[in-house]
Formats: sequence, structure tokens, C-alpha cells
Amino acid sequence: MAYNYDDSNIFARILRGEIPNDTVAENEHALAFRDIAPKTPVHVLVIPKGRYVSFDDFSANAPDAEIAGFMRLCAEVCAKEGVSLDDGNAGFRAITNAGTHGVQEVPHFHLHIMGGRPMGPMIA
Ligand code: IU
Repeated sequence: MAYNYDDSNIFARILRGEIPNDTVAENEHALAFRDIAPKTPVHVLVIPKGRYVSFDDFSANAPDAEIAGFMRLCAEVCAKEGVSLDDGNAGFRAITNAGTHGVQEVPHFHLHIMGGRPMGPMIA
């Protein structure tokens, strides 16, 4: 998958079970766990189990099942955390940071799902 994927990154270690995590949901292709330093009342990270760094790795070669499994887990997290739009919930914000301009700290693709309070405007 990713050409320059670093297998020693912290999320790879979490996936290998070397470091504990606060799991919210999991399926065959993805894992969702609470951010260790939450910035909002709901702050969950969803990561693919494959070796993805950023959107670049979701190329034509990425198995559809992995992409679908990832998105389905995102939906499951929103429902579990009470931030989906079902049942009159107020919604959420989802962010992925990539590279130096995106200030990506961990080089394994992750989607931040944040909610539980109004987010305010997007900032640059
Ligand atoms: P990034 O800038 O999108 O790469 O942010 C990484 C996030 O991973 C950040 O919100 C950290 O608090 C979070 N995190 C974590 O949940 N567990 C860890 O062991 C480490 C970082 I290191």
C-alpha cells in the first residue's frame, strides 16, 4: 500500500496490540478509539487496519472492502457516540490532517470524529 509507510508509528503499534487503546468500535478493516488528548467531548479516531498514510493511498489499488469497512465504522462510531443526525442529534465534524501543512503528527491515516459541542467556524 503506502510506499513510505513507517511500521513503527504509534497507530501501527496500537493495531499490533503493543500499546493499549480505548476502543469505541472495530470491524475487520478498521479500528476506532478515543483520542488520548480529546479536544471535544466526543473525539474518536478511526483508522484503517491497512498501511495507509493519507488519501494518496486510497488509490485504485485500495480494496473496496477496506474502504467500505472504514466508512461503515465511521457511521457506527457516530451512532454510538450520539453525534449522528439520527434521532435529532446535533452532528459532528470529521477531519483528517495530512503532511506538514496539515500538521499530521501520526503517519497512519486517521479521521478525527469530533462532537458533543458546537465546533465554531472552520479555521485555516
Ligand atoms: P494528527 O495531527 O491528526 O496526526 O493528530 C494525531 C492525534 O493522535 C492527536 O489528536 C493525538 O492526541 C492523538 N494520539 C492518540 O490518540 N494516541 C497517541 O498515542 C498519540 C496521539 I502519540
